[in-house]
Amino acid sequence: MFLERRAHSLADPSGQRQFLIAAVKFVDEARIAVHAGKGGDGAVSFRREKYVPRGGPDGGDGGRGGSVYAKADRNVNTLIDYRYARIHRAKDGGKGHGKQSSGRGGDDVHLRMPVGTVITDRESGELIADITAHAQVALIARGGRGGLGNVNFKSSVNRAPRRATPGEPGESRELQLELKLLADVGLLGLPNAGKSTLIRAVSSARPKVADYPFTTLHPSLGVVRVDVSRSFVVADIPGLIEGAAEGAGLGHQFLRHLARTRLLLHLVDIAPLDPEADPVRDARAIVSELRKYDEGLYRRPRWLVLNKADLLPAEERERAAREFVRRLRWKRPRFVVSALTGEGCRELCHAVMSHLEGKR
Ligand SMILES: Nc1nc2c(ncn2[C@@H]2O[C@H](COP(=O)(O)OP(=O)(O)OP(=O)(O)O)[C@@H](O)[C@H]2O)c(=O)[nH]1
Ligand SMILES: [Mg+2]
Repeated sequence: MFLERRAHSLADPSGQRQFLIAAVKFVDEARIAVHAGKGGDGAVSFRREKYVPRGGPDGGDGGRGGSVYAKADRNVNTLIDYRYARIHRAKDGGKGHGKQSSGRGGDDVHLRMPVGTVITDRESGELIADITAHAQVALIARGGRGGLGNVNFKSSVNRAPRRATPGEPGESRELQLELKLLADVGLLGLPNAGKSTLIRAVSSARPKVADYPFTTLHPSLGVVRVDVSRSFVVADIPGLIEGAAEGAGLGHQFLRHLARTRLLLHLVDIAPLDPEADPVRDARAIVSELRKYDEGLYRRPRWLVLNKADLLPAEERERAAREFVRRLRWKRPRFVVSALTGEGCRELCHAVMSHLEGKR
């Protein structure tokens, strides 16, 4: 009985979560406005005591306005929340009071964002923060300082100052949030090339695999462990097609997730079922889309991974690979693998690891 209940409670939340992930659109961009709190005004007040007719000034300072912070949280995967809640305000500081008592500080606001969120000021384009590690906190709008109470203005010539200063306004900003996944290696390729299958073969990530194009709708990460102490992170992204820059397929905006990678693996189906298909031409088209998106990304180290080798007889594979590379005029590293059977994947992962460690 106990076991049953436990199994149930385990299954339920994960079932729910999967549903949520499936139902929620992956959002990797949002615009928000943040307003920090105003500082409280300083107080003008005089001491009142029974037998002291004119007590000195005792107006306290205003409290600090609340600030707005961004906080990286690995349990948050997308910026979807910020599509709905766009305005975020921290509380104002309280006014100062008599008896030299200061106003209350306004409460801060912490906005939870996915690890890898880049925050820029929409007006100036200035980079405000790039939160790259879980629990990292960045100030995105500073609360105003509280004003000074009249107790601060007492002097030998003015014993009864009626002067206090108002609290300063808090910062207000329009911000652009952009999620750029943090991965060492990015996968690139046509829909159905086998990107998600490869991630499943080499990591414990379980992205969906299916024989129709655009199975992957949002990027995900997999950790590839080559031995106990060495690992790297791969990003699985949606398939790219010719014309993506003009919006064909899923467009090319998701290529932003390759921005921080150090190596790209271009996956190609070496044995397409369609007899009309020309994988070499398709490979060129993908590379040209990559270039249209970003010249820097185009220049990044990129290896060719010829996938689905299992569909060719063993003696055919090397010949087909050589022919492909010759036609593409490819001079850089290339690998022949089968993401389905796992053939060649170990060698590929070790080569990637060595490359990332600077050995290749
Ligand atoms: N025979 C064979 N089939 C494979 C191999 N790799 C992938 N496939 C099949 O190819 C189809 C597409 O695989 P996916 O991994 O979903 O391809 P993808 O590149 O992630 O596709 P999108 O997410 O749509 O861009 C699936 O039916 C896989 O089973 C392979 O090495 N050999
Ligand atoms: Mg996929």
